[in-house]
Amino acid sequence: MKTQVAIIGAGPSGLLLGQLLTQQGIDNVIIENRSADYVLSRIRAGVLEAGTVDLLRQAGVGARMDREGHPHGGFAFSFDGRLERIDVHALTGKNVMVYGQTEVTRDLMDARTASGATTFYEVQDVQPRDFYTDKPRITFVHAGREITLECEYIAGCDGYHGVARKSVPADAIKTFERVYPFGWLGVLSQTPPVTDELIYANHERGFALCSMRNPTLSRYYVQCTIDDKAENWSDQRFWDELRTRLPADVAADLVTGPTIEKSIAPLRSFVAEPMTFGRLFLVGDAAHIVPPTGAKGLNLAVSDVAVLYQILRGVLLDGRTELVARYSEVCLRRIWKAERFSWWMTSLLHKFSDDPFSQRMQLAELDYYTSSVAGRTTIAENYIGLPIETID
Ligand code: FAS
Ligand code: PHB
Repeated sequence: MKTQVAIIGAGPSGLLLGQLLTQQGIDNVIIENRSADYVLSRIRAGVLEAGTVDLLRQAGVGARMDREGHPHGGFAFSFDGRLERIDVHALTGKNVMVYGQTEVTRDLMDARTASGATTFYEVQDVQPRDFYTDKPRITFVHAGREITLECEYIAGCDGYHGVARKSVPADAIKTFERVYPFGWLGVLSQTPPVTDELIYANHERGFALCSMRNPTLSRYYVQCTIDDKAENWSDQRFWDELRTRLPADVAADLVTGPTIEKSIAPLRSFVAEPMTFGRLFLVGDAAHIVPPTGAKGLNLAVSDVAVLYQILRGVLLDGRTELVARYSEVCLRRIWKAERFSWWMTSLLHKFSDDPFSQRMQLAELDYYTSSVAGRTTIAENYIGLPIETID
């Protein structure tokens, strides 16, 4: 079997790259080790940067997002009994879009089905091979049949636990990691969100986040211990803890109900350098992970795709093979700044210890940044998303 670009992974990275390449007439095949339903069942990101919204529209998958998504012009920090809004739209001229990753993935899957491009789900034993030669290939098993997919380039869009990064020789890659000493316990509930915009809460008992998917579907998180289990948290315990961590007037408006999803996500910062290995590219979570505090994970994956798409279009349509060498350097410039913002937001909002001085430093930092135009501006320009470089 032959294609121009072989894509490992049918998450947002792989599907968006596939859609953009297909639009340009560049043949591509996606291989995914889970079922499409399983991929859609994962509850993940909720906030799209302005650049992500633009790229989804460019890819022809923005129509339902524009109908059902919710543009947000700002969000708030709550700390020390206060609620301080960051007016992102006033400070940047742009909005973020609240539209769940599940819906983005569904829209991309529908577009791929409509395009007729080839996707193999529920594959096994995926192995990228010969990517340091000009004839890379991927071997895998699908429905009991061993398949060799010959290609010109491989995009490893297979996430943090995928095979692509693990296939790179150990001496060719350097990784950087910070594992945080806590997790996020997240719930979905068919209840109206407590406020119209997101609230990121610093509280002496720990972090909390009030988010949403739509006016009748809320998404809430509370910081929990790293070894905690979702089954340790009854709905009542969760709602009581969330109320405690919010300002009283906000907590009074909280509408509770049965949770329809409850899970704990670990928090880590992770970057692999470089991101290009011969004709293999690492994309999205395969190359980097951020703590979700800055709402950057999905959006960083999208910005890698934006860069790789431009490069592959130049290489495969115009013969500009020199562009391959630009991928890693361009992506990492933006990745490290998003890692910084995500690490900073996590450091600012979570409880790391009972040390009273550290807690006062967090409150002073929040007080300074929210009471200064410069402080609010730097937060707003990072939250809306830093510029994505174009490849000339
Ligand atoms: P993904 O992990 O989404 O997709 C990789 C795909 O590759 C998966 O479908 C996987 O099944 C497949 N795959 C893996 N190994 C394979 C193999 N060997 N062969 C074939 N296929 C293989 N980001 C935010 O912005 N906000 C959030 O609130 C947020 N919450 C998150 C919660 C959790 C629990 C997790 C894990 C991540 C969260 N993220 C969040 C980050 C998340 O949204 C990612 O950034 C986003 O899914 C990245 O997309 P991909 O790079 O496509 O990776
Ligand atoms: C979410 O809605 O899941 C969400 C929103 C913003 C974040 C993290 C998660 O920073």
